[in-house]
Amino acid sequence: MRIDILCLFPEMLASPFDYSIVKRARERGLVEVVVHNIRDYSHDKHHIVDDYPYGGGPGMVLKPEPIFEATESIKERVDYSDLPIILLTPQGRLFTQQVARELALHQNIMLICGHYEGVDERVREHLVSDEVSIGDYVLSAGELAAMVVVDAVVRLIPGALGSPLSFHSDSHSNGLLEYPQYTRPKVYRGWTVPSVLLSGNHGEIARWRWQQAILRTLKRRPDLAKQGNLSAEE
Ligand code: 6GU
Repeated sequence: MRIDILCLFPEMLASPFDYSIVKRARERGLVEVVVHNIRDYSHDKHHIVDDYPYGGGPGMVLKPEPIFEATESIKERVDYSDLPIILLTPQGRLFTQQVARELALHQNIMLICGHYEGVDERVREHLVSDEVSIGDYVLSAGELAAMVVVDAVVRLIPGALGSPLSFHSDSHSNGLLEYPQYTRPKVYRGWTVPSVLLSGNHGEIARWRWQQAILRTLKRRPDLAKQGNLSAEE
């Protein structure tokens, strides 16, 4: 997979992909993350990328030309058959595990980081194929959202995780929150690990975890439990 990110502050994206699972996925050649500075595609001598909004009002708007030209230039250099161009914006559809799974199926994706008061509407109308928001709050830099999207997508690429099955029990991967986890020591400050986990009975352990995941989801995120994911037994 190749992920191209168009942004205004490429330095912000220098380190987050150098750790942990994303780093390993890059080293294994499973994903390439290429960061581009939108400013490099502005032709005036001050490399201006934003301007005042027509009609007045506060804030600045990202100009269309550098964004269109950046994507066109990248498409010329890389052979893209299928390329979702995703604008990161608080106006987008909500980024969920399901959306991450959808994006992980593509060979290439392009992320455009929004800024300031917004982006010229013609970018939305004539360039991007999707708009994504990482939650109902406002960030000042779309770069932060890009980091979140890249991380969530890359860990779903086959081979990115150490153990091929480890994401099946992750919170949200099956519509439930994850069950409680314990590691050594068996007793810490008088607090003990639930005995079922020490029993060696894999059937009982699986059942306990499944029950805990359901209880935890009902208690903490009744909105998830309501979405019709639970069977009668659950
Ligand atoms: Cl994708 N961008 C910005 N600027 N703010 C956000 C967001 C994205 N998602 C939630 N808030």
